[in-house]
Amino acid sequence: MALAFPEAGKDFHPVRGIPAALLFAGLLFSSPFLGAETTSLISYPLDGDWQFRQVGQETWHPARVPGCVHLDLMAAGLIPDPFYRDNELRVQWVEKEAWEYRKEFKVTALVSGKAHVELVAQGLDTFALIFLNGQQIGETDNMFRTWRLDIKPFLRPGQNEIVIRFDSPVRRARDLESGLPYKLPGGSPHVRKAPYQFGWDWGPRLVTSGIWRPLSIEAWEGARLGELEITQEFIEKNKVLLKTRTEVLADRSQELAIKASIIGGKPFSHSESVDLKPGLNLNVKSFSIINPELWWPAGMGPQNLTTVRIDLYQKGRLIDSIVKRIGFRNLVLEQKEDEWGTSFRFVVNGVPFFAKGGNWIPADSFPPRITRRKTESLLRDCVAAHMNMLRVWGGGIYESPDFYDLCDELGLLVWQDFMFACSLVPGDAAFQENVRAEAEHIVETLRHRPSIALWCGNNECEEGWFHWGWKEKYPATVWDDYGKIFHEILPRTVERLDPGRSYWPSSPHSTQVGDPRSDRSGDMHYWGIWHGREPFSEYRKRFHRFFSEFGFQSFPLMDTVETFTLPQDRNIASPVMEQHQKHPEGNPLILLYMLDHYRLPKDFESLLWVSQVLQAEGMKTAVEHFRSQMPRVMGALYWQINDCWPVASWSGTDYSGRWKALHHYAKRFFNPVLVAPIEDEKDLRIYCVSDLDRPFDAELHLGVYTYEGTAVQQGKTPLRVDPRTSRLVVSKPLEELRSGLPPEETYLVCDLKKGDTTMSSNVFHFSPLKRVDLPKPDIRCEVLTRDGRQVVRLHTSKLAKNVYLSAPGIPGRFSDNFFDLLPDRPGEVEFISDQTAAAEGLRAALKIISLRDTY
Ligand code: BMA
Repeated sequence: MALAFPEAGKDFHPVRGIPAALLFAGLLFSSPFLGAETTSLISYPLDGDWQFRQVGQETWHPARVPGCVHLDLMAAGLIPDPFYRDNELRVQWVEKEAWEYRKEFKVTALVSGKAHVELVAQGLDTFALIFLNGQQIGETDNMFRTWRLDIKPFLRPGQNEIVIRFDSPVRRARDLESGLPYKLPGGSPHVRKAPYQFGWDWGPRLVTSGIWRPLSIEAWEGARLGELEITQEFIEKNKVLLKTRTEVLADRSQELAIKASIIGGKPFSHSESVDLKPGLNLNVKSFSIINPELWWPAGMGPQNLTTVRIDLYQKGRLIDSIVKRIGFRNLVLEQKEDEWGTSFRFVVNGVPFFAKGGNWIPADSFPPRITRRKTESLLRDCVAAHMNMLRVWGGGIYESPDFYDLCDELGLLVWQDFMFACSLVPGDAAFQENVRAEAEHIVETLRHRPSIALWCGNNECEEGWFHWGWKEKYPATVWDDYGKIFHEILPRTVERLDPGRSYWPSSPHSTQVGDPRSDRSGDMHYWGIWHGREPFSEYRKRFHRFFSEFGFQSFPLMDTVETFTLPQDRNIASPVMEQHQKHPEGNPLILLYMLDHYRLPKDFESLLWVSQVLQAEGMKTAVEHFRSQMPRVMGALYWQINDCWPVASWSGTDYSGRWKALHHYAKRFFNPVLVAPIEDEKDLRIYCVSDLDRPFDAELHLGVYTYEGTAVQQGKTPLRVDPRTSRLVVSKPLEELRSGLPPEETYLVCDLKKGDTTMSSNVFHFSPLKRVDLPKPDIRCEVLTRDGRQVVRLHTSKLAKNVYLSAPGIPGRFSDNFFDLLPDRPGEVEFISDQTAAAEGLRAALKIISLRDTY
């Protein structure tokens, strides 16, 4: 448990902000070794092996940092896995206890002898007392802040001991609440801790504690770098004024050199000597960049990234560095008067675009175990489904550097909420000060990133005030307290520290005072479907300017359900399945809607499966309508992308990372080119929607068929598809399209073709499928190996609805699933796997079903 600091001359000097891979590859610079007289900043991690125990008990157990108490208790065999069966109930005691973490480490005189030695804690969850060698050195009360503590007076050369004691967050919350004459809504309104851990309508209650982000010691003397602000101003179309504002902390008057380098594109650097005064110094540099290589969101162009690096030199010797990666892009949230009210659309590099994506929640109830690999796989799945924007929802966490690095690299814009959700806030000065410090830290940490599109105050706090009865229930001073945080502290922080980005007070919010649900301006959470029990067709009557939430639940598929159940649990009303359904009316609502659309599934597994198709069809109805209404509607972010544990929820990918039907559908309904047949009372309106930046000539092919396979009518229309538009191409009475046949006997196929290439296809049913006597499809398949890839070729002579392929026991997934296979139109699906699956193995394991097999 002891950790030695590097001896002089034996280790690298870690440079803040540089990915380790670059450092060691020596791409940026070769780091100086620590010499005996070094004045370089030394940063040394205190992560890794620690010990922990319950306060009041003797025995210490091994712990990992970063981590949290539930993960450590699980690793020590002291609690069962809370995700398994109904174990969540058995671990509730953990939140009521206090926990202590400790580590012994050795420092050399090189470290302890520096003029300044600081402990830098990037995440302590939440109420912590920090002791060094038995003396208290700090106290914390916000898991989202970084704490920098002076430990110089307490550190000894040689052996040291750090102890961090976490008080029970729920006990502290209760103490804080008792100071108010009323109880504020929300699980944890007084505590600056991830709200979802207190339980959500898709999340377990697992209120954890611990050192959840890295912890290190920084030792320096003379000077070190502080914050670096990088701003970019597009002064002309192809000219950017880039400014760096670097904070330098000095402990005495001195002359140092600062070098600013721009790496990537056309490399450039500039050095100058600066006279520092004791305290905080600001160094400002400006660069004119002509014809910068622009950064674009996914689907609109490349994600060009540029590295900005600041080096601080003392007499020619590098003593500190900061590296940040930026992208040149001009992004604005445009709100202009128009015929429907006030627009709400994002414009990047002069190009307005439709925001396509979803809401992101933390990918685990225990964030320290979210790996970069998991984050990357989820984010790549979003890009694969043609998304360009995610909303980091205010009930979770400010995500990890990995998350934002990947969003920068993949072109996923981030609508960033501050962490407040479905709650109100206390009005005391200490709380407000805590929030101000948190916001400053978060804005300073993220503002250089091209992916950050918008700062948003909170999730649904304003909605709750005006629409959930809070306005009537609470004194008006509570709304003043709200205003202090969301209309003063947060917007002022953004304006001061990140003036180039917009701030939006709440999601949803509108410019109509007191009406966050306005359809004339702002964003909207449309929950008439699901919470309001309206039919899916109601989506088509909504014309809000930007839909930042709407959603529908489904169950995970059987493979995921098997990870947390025993065979006897596999009934949606069993105690274990109900433990993994957090919405009080979730199961009845799924069944209610299911029986509007589908026949009652024959067994548990079919029920899970049909719930996913139902959810996907609901979201398809919504998004196809929203996109057809471009430019009136300019965004569709569905609720929700992912899960934090295995559960019935609104997610499109489940906790195991498996794509539900929704994610496959999203890939189709967010496709840059979309043909959308939309029912409008007695008519069918067919829209062609394009997000492409060039026009193209196409043909719209329409065919009406009976389910038995007879063509009723076929035709085609030439058309020009203009860039970034939605165009109504066909509007015809439904009756006429069916040639008078009953709705349950026919369906329509739309294909938008450019030459021989099908740009988008869609199938429209004239009747709910429960009324249709779907024929049994005769799906034939062949497994081929093509260029080392496994491809399944499929054929049917009768419509096969929602064809689903699986290969139990073979790791991997199919490139498409839950798709319609049309008669005599062979389809191909690839099997994607890290391992090379033998064609015979795949053939033997392959299972193919369709909707017709579920009843
Ligand atoms: C939205 C979210 C969450 C919630 C979801 C489903 O409004 O902001 O609070 O999980 O609804 O009810």
